[in-house]
Amino acid sequence: MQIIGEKINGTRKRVAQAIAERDAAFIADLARRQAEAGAAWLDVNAGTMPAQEPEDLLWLINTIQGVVDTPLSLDSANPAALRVAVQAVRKTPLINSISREPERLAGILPIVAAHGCQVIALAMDGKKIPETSAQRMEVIQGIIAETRNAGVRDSHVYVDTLAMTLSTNVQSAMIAFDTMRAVRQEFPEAHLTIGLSNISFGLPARSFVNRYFLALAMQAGLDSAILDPLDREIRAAILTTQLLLGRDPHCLSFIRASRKGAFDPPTAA
Ligand code: THG
Repeated sequence: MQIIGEKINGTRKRVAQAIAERDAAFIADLARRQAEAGAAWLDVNAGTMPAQEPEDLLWLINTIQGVVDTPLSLDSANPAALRVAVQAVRKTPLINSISREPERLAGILPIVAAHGCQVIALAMDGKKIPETSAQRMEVIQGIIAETRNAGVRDSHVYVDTLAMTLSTNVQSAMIAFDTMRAVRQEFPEAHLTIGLSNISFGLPARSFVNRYFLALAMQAGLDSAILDPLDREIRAAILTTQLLLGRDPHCLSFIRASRKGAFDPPTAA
């Protein structure tokens, strides 16, 4: 299970402030802690102002690379920002994301192909997210036809099946699981990912909803997720689920993590 650390996201108030004030220490700390917690990538989102985005993203990348060498997930739909960013990264990044929207594909896919990046493909067409698993598969088939055509191999594609909140559609999780299984069947080389916290928007006890959703999604084939790597309970859930799914040879990761205190009650601060 590969974790994409979500915390360096300019849509979060505190991060937006750090970007505006060029508070490198705050960003560096988020980078270091997520890397230490085992993130395979750090998602980097510079926020929602297109004119500022290339410059802010570049500052974030340089700040993060000053303290960790974890590869980055460049969370932007803006080709101009992505072009600047792919020149600045030391390790080949994950591009987050493309969809089947023709303009987005035309703007971003050439960058992915030219730099040998991995790419997250959202199961959506423009702004609307298809309701059923069959409709999402149709969109995914369309995107993978395009990535193949551009010379991007399936193993570089991370399909984000999307999880709408259960509070507006109680079938949301089941739709996501069905789509995951269908992707696994039809595109066995492709990876799967999800923005974990979407599933629980508007609900109480979100951390429970997120955690059990993650476990069930892993059984449906999920092999990466955008989440908070600093959340101990989520990390414990991942370790335990991998053990149960037979993905932890000799229970080694589970036992090692246990020795390091991963399942101990949290110590009082
Ligand atoms: N799919 C893909 N990319 C994504 C998403 C997705 N990128 C953005 C988002 N969704 C995932 N990233 C975050 C980053 C931060 C938070 C949630 C998702 C976050 N949320 C707090 C919460 O949920 O309570 C509130 C904000 C805060 O703490 O300030 O932190 O689905 N491909």
